[in-house]
Amino acid sequence: MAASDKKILDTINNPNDLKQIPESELMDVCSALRQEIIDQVSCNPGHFGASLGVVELTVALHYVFNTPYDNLVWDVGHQAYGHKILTERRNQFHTNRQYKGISGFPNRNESEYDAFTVGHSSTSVSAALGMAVAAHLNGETDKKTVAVIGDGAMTAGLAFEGLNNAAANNADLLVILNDNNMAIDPNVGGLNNYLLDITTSQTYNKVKSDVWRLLGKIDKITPNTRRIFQKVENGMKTILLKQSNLFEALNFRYFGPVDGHDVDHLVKVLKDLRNIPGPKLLHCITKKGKGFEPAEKNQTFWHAPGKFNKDTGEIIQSGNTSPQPPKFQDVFGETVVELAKQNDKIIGITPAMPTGSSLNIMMEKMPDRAFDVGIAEQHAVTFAGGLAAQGKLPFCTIYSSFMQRAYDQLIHDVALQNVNVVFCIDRGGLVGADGATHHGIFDFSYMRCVPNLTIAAPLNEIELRNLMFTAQQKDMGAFSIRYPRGKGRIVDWKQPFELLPVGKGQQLRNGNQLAIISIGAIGMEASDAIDLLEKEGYSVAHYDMRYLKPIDEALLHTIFKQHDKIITVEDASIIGGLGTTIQEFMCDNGYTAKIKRLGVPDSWVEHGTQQELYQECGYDKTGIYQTAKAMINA
Ligand SMILES: Cc1ncc(C[n+]2csc(CCOP(=O)(O)OP(=O)(O)O)c2C)c(N)n1
Repeated sequence: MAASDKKILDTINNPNDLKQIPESELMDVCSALRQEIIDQVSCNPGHFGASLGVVELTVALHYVFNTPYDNLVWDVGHQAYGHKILTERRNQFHTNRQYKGISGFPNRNESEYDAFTVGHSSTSVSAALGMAVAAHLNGETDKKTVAVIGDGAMTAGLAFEGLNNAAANNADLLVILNDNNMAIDPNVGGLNNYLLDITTSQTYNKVKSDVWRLLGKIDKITPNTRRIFQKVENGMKTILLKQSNLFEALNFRYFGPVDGHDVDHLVKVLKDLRNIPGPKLLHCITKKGKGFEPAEKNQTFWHAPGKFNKDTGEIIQSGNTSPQPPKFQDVFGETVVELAKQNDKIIGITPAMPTGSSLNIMMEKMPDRAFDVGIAEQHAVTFAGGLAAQGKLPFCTIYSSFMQRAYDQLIHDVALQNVNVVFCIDRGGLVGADGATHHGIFDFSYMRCVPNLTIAAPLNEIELRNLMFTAQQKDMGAFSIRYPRGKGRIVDWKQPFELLPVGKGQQLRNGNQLAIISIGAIGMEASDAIDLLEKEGYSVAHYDMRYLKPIDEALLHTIFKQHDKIITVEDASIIGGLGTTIQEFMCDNGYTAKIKRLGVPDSWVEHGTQQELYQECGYDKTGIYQTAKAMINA
């Protein structure tokens, strides 16, 4: 589409401007908005297919509802680019997900149009219910609340807790189910089958039309008998509709399915629904990637594709043709298959991230032994607990920040059961452009206090393999291995397996002026910092603890006997992780030393590249170098 065809967008800075446009021109607005998303995301990468799929819904919602007075809550929020562009952020949109730029997700601190800060899935119904109840308590009877939730996000228990509670409160709430039959990977599970059934086999629609036909006949019966039949009518409606519709059974009024790409029809339906009180659900059928052919065809890849040529759909590669080190997730994905071939107890589990975690490799090669359980981290962990209770050895891969969802399950359903489960905690540390909701910085802190749990973090890809090999030995209990987002540094990573004794760290370098103690792959930044220091004639020792728990106390005694200046480095919250562990050790053993803890401070870190964020937190190589130099020279 030529730039001039986007002209209509120039007239829209916010939803009030949108409302000035005649209904007959809304399709033009949709085309222009879609093209704007394609233009922008092709050169400044981010989430893609999901926003294309809700263009019409976005336009219709802002056209009909009185945002920001009415509350519009997006679930996950990766589909809200059109919303951002229509709500006063078109001019900033080129900074999307960049350091100091706008967030890739709705964020309350960024705009009054973003009713709720999101990033993790399935929060929309509960949050919107809270808003609807608050509006009711405040006497704001004209205030409307809408939650937009995908069929993937709807698979989570949290979404159902919200629906259940909304019905109990008879809240004035509209839930829009954006059903594109996809999560990032194809959506899975019983709910998905049910939604397909409702849409395609028309079980529900048939029953619904049968009921209405029958009621039409009742209308023609004489006035005397009519009263009796009215009671029957209500009863039948209740029984037949509720029996055939999950949402009606939960006391929601169900509308749809409707074509989510017909903006004119959506506007009409939303205008009607605006005036219907109580909990109601509109089932919208959409296509992920709508309007950009490659994205419609390969929806998983185009969920978040990187830079691309907007005319051809060709992906723009980095240009570096030399052999590249693998992503940590791929080392996990390939190694779990290798180990599972040798150990028939091993089972793979992912909550809706087959591609993101690379468990898809095992799902393809060993479909009976690898499970995508839907966006259901709590269930994933308890499911692992159940498998382990029967002697299986689950390798449950979960992103660090999503693992927060499954904390009680980790404690109650795994650690307390004394069973063998390996947690492969992906995206540990600062993750970059996804920002505050996705940084995996709390796992060290929230795991360290759990009894019966081994906590490890590999320095590099080879160690990740070896830790996975170690964790699947007999009776290792609950065992967490956390690794960062992105690539390591070792190209030749497929080395023979080696046991890494539990609770043993390693000395990487000798030195006598200061010791750096690190854990995990961030140790490579520390190593780079020491290279700089050595060039200037400084002598700095480097220790990699490898296991946070049990910590290598013998090694710590050696370190503290030799050094009185210590820096700890971790890609994690400064509270409760490695630095805290070392300080507890010092306190318990009466050591005094000057210690500086480097990690994520006790404040929210937003988005940017990983390197920019490491720098902001002072633990990129320059930050470590400067801290070390200052301590040595103090
Ligand atoms: C708690 C949690 N787990 C996993 C994710 C990762 N994630 C982001 S989007 C997504 C798929 C969402 O599917 P759906 O709700 O159907 O939206 P669509 O992308 O299809 O529009 C997943 C699994 C997340 N954001 N939050």
